[in-house]
Amino acid sequence: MTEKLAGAARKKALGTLKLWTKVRGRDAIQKSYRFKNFNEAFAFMTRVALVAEKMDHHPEWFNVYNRVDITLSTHDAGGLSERDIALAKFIDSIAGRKAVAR
Ligand code: H2B
Repeated sequence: MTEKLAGAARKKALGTLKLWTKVRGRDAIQKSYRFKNFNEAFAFMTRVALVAEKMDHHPEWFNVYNRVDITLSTHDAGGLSERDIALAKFIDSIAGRKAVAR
């Protein structure tokens, strides 16, 4: 069972992420990406999906045209865990500079 991140470890882990923001009212983080078009957005989602399935850790996400909004939280733990940090890092590593803060 994955444990919720807390205290100093949580602060440290979140400090390593860029432009991921806390979701209001729940223990989750979110980030929004913009791509050139739907093709690029969906190619990105496909790459994330394959790794998410391997990790057995899945994003909550919304896509319309070139926009992909992602929310990460560990449902089994009821909040943020190291798994979310790891998935966020992988997502950032393939997204390039397409992230848009909101
Ligand atoms: N994804 C996320 N984001 N949180 C989880 O707790 C989770 C998951 N649990 N993917 C996994 C699947 C679990 O339900 C399966 C049975 O391993």
